[in-house]
Amino acid sequence: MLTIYSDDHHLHHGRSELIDGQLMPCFEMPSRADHILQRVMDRKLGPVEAPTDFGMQPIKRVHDEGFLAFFQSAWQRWAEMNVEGDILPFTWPARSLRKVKPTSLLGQFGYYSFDAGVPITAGTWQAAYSAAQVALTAQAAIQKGANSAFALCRPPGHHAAADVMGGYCYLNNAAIATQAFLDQGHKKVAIIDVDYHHGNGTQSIFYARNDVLFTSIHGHPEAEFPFFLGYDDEPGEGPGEGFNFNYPLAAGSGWNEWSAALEQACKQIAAYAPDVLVVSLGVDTFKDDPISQFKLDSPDYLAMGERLKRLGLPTLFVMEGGYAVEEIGINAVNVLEGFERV
Ligand code: SS9
Ligand code: ZN
Repeated sequence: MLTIYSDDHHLHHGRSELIDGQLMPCFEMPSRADHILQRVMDRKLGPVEAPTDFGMQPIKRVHDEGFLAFFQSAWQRWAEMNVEGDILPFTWPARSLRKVKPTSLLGQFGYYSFDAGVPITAGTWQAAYSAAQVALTAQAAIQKGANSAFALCRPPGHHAAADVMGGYCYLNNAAIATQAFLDQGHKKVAIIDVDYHHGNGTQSIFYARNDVLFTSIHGHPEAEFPFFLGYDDEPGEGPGEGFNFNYPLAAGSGWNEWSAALEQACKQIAAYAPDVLVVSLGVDTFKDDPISQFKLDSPDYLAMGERLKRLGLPTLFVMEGGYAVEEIGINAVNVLEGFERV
């Protein structure tokens, strides 16, 4: 399987996030992608290529212009203020407040985010932009006839909506690739999000559409980030009604529970009969993940890949979460090897 990878992800290294009342080093760190790349090479998964630059146009097909302008210029505005440290948002337009767009940088950051898990550093825009190009380049390989490809994206994307960043995610790589498939002639794309966290950004981007089926298996939002989306009573709206399926699972769920949900999601995908499948590939479902509560073990990821392969669809894998850094390469590449060996 072809892997697309850019070193630009190193340009994004947030300093801290708020955990248990303390600012801690960010779990979403550059070594994550380094370990995955190392495993891809150790296992000789296939060629590793740098992304092609497709420019802003395919990103603008998914993201709001004002949001992109804010994100692209934020660090420059911050530098002009001579402040030490990353930019972190801390005030959001929740109930009782107005959804106005303030003029100040920090006000606008609150307007364009939903949590404080999105530090903007000097290189964040470039890293996120390159991650989107990684996804688009892997998408292009499938468009040209490859049966599968792996977009080794970092930072991840599935929590980012059209005009809102959050949960370590800035640009929605999977959604950008999905839209590119549609713009290049495909009629129906199915997405399965196997990250431990609900893919709220991806769901919201396609919620009112029937040309994208969104399915997600994740920690129950009653107890898990992102808390405010990802319940099982979110069917889609308008023309998109009937094209959104959430499978929230309880903390402690292992492969038995998880694979039963996977069967359900695969049934929905097969019934939809899409042209291509996009997998939002998070491996924070792993038993030793430091921020998650599922109990998948490394061999389970092989079985996950095998089941996805049996859908018989051209498949784009887009890297999302996974914070057990030592094992992230084994677990992510196991999905890809499981997919290839059927
Ligand atoms: C508090 C913990 C927030 C967000 C998890 C995002 C996972 C992305 N800073 N955790 S896959
Ligand atoms: Zn996650």
